[in-house]
Amino acid sequence: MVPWKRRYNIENSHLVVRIGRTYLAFFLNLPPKFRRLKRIHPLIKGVPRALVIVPTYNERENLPRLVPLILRQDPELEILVVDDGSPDGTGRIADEIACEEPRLHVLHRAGKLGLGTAYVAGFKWGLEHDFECMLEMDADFSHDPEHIPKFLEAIQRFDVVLGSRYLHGRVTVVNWPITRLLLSYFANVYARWVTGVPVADLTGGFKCFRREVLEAIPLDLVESNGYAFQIEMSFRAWRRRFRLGEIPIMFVDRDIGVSKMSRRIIWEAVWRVWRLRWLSIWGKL
Ligand SMILES: Nc1nc2c(ncn2[C@@H]2O[C@H](COP(=O)(O)OP(=O)(O)OP(=O)(O)O)[C@@H](O)[C@H]2O)c(=O)[nH]1
Ligand SMILES: [Mg+2]
Repeated sequence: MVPWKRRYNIENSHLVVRIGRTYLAFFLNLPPKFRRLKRIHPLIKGVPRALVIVPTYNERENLPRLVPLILRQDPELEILVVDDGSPDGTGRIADEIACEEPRLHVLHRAGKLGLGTAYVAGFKWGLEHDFECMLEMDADFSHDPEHIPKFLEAIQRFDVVLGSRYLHGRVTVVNWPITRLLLSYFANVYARWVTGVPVADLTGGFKCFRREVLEAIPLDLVESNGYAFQIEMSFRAWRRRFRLGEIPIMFVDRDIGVSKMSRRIIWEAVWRVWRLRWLSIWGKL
């Protein structure tokens, strides 16, 4: 095998064109409508400079316990908390920890503006500060910080790494009522059917992006806010031919604090996937 082809993870490509430092690859094995030249990036060597973005709204009990657990996963990791003026004072607590811990950064927003815009603000901050990859993670301990090294390892081979609760026919969710589990499982079946993205868990919020993906996606045009946000980001990345990889994660329902899930978030996901598909058909995604 040609070593540089392995470095670019394009062993299966059928034609490679090089223009300066940019490589374009053509994949014959994709369905006809996707057979076009795709820009490719070299694999990241070693542990990338990574930022963990943690959006918070009323997570005062969780955040002080979570921060040290994240930071001890890798000495290079940094955290950005995006707090939406939490009435319980989470933002103030984050500032206090940040005074002692230079690897913690805090972004304050005026009010509850939603998860999607919190992540977009975090991505823009991370791009400005030259991070090579960015992780998304909830503050409520549903996402285990111990999984972070697996993401950092996998992002060396993929452009987007999704933490999956439904990989290989296994359901790795703990403590959810059966109704919530069924809702999540069938939301995934539905989203996969409408968008065509070939992954097991499209709605999960524990994931990692290379900066090239976030540079390629027009972040100001990302419209969704709840679960749909996760679907939209993966769909946009997949349509741009980025490599999506999945790793299994154990998802545990929150112990402390209140869920921000709502009927509005569910309905947004139901109709939004059709809008995303519509935009994609017209090449406007
Ligand atoms: N900045 C910001 N963070 C939010 C907002 N809504 C939720 N979050 C945070 O996003 C993460 C996920 O929210 P959750 O309430 O756990 O929602 P969920 O994980 O979809 O639902 P449950 O697991 O059932 O609680 C948590 O860290 C929340 O504090 C928001 O409007 N702004
Ligand atoms: Mg949660």
